[in-house]
Amino acid sequence: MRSSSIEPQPKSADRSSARTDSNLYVALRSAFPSHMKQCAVETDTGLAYSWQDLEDASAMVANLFASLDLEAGARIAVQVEKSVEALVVYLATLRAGLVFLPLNTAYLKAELEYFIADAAPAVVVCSGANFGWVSKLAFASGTGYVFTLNDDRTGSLLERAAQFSRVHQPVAVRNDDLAAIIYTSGTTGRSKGAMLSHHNLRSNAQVLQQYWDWQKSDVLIHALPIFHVHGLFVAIHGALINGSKMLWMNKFDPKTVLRWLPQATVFMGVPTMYVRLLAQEALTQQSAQSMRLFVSGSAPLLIEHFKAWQERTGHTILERYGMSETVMLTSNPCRAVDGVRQGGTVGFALPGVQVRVRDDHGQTLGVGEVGGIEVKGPNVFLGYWQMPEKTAQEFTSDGFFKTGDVGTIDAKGTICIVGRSKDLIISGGYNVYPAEVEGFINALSGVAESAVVGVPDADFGEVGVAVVVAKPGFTVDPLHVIAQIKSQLANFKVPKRCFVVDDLPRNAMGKVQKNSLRSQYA
Ligand code: MCA
Ligand code: AMP
Repeated sequence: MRSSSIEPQPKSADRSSARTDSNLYVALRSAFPSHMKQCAVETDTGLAYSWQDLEDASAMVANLFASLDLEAGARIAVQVEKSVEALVVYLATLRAGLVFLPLNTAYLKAELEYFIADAAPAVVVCSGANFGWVSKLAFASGTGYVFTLNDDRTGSLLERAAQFSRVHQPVAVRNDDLAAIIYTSGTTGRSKGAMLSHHNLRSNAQVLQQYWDWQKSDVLIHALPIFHVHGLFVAIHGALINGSKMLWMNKFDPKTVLRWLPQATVFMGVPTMYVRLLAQEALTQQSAQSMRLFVSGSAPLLIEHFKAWQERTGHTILERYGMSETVMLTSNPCRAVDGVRQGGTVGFALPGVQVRVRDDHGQTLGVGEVGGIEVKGPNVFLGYWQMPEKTAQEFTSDGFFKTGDVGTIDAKGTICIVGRSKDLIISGGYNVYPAEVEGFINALSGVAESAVVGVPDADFGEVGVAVVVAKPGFTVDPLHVIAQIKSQLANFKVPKRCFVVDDLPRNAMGKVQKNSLRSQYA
């Protein structure tokens, strides 16, 4: 049953179907090599972590969490710079049967205030630099504990965890118990927490392990942020559930990726990363010789970049399609036996996942017909955190989730995304909902109304542009608008340009014609 009313389970709740091996950490841990002293993660700062280090450190943090006597289902909200220790906090949260709530480090006060009030985390982990304002917000919302964690391995979380045992038995969970809540921006400007269970994440990781033909000898270059699905689940689970080593950089840097290519076999990135790698002369067939697989996703990979990559490296990028609500739902094939990778498509529905295309009246469409993409399967989330009505609206009566993406399916089952019915801008792999940004612009003094649209960008694929109308008698300075938004919203949401106009174009119904703005400001 899909419901968004999953509340923290009282300790007395019936847990008779809970099993240790339903805990995602157990599935990941069972793939760790028998030589636990082998290197699991090597960082670009010269650190090396063994599999034993991951096991011990996550046990210690899990024991610290256990000592806090939290309710089952309690949320651990984490807004820290990427580090292996941040990964350890994720693993510890799984082991402890608690719910991981990662937050983009770009989020500022207004954004964090909303997430903390909405998710009511029992524990917040933030950087030492942000402790002052974050702890104030968190304690005011009823959070019990605020710890700090910095990317140089300092902070109160590790200091406290150091006092705990390295032995920890993963908590028994039910398949549908929550493992994580991933906030995804809302069409109305209100972010929604997608509730993902241990089963959602485990089944998706296992399917990708097979479909992408992971080998124990694989070495993954991990260059993505770890507060979203791509870096946290697809990349990390892929390596861990296979016992494969990761080469880890806290911030994407094309030169470091190139330096590492000869030691690696798998790379995952958003299209912007491929564009920036293509700009490096050192990217050649020879530099990519040891590589087995390049995966792209989170945003459309332009066919020109797909082809340029083939020409430069001799490798065909595998493009796949995912969402916070569904983890990965489709993928181009990896093995020849599963078919051929086709640029400009997102491949086939993954094994065990059903994908269909329907029109606005709920009619399933035929080969090549354009309609709304819907998905059903073990990967599909449980619902939106505390939004039962919104959850119900997003599912069809026969249990398919409406993705909001628009696409086609050909006779072989190849899926193409051709657009979106949701008003969304995807910039460098991050999602920006115009309504949220417009809300902040409209609240500025002298602004009558605004429209934010996405326009093509060579680096980020798409970037936001704001078109603003001033109130009668007021003058609005575009640079002031941008500066104001920058001080209030995460940097990737800030429109790159702002234009002040007399009127916004509207259709007969009075609705702003965003298509016309898109072509005008392209
Ligand atoms: C940074 N800026 C951006 C972005 N990133 N603006 C728009 N879109 C962005 N994505 C801002 C910076 O704050 C800065 O502004 C200016 O643009 C230049 O930044 P730059 O230094 O060039 O950026 P960067 O720090 O190198 O970051 C670029 C990046 C990063 C590495 C491509 O955006 C990134 O890691 N993207 C990956 C996102 C991701 O993991 N998405 C997966 C979501 P200023 O100069 O004013 O400060 S999961 C998902 O989508 C689904 C489930 C799926 O299918 O995977
Ligand atoms: P998120 O909010 O991070 O869950 O973003 C999910 C959205 O990213 C999807 O609904 C798609 O619109 C988009 N997306 C993910 N992968 C791809 C892809 N390979 N091509 C085009 N769009 C994609």
